[in-house]
Amino acid sequence: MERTFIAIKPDGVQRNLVGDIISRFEKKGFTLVGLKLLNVSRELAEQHYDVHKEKPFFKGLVEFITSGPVVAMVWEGDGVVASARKIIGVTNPLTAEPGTIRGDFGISIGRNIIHGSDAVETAQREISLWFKEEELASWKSSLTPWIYE
Ligand code: DAT
Ligand code: MG
Repeated sequence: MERTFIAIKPDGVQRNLVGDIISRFEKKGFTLVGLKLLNVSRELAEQHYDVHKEKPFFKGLVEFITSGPVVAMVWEGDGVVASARKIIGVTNPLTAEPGTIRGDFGISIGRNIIHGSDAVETAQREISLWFKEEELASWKSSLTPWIYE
């Protein structure tokens, strides 16, 4: 079963959006298999955003993601990587569609509330970076036959 890595950034936590965000993924039908609130170390932040290390916004991005607690999650389901990106919306909240998390709650690109893996391989890398195997719970929801045909 496909899995993706989702992180509610410090702005999402500070703005009390944790419940609403988790609820959107739950209501869609995806299964929560990992969840923790943590203060992100500079080392983890730099590894997570390694692909952006040459970008002008890298330093600010690392400062921001380490500035307060983050809610790290792993969600599971058919097509969850691409679907979660749609639920989240495009990178810039100002242009993100209403109905998406970024479109509903954000304005600035540097305060875009949430991270979601951009591909299945990226998801695998990010899940193993943020979670130990024993921190992930494999389980099957009793609603599965009501969600999947
Ligand atoms: P996404 O988070 O949608 O995958 P990304 O991987 O291109 O976007 O960039 C990672 C994060 O970096 C993004 O969520 C916010 C920040 N960022 C991206 N482009 C930026 C820019 N032009 N100015 C400031 N921050 C930016
Ligand atoms: Mg990205």
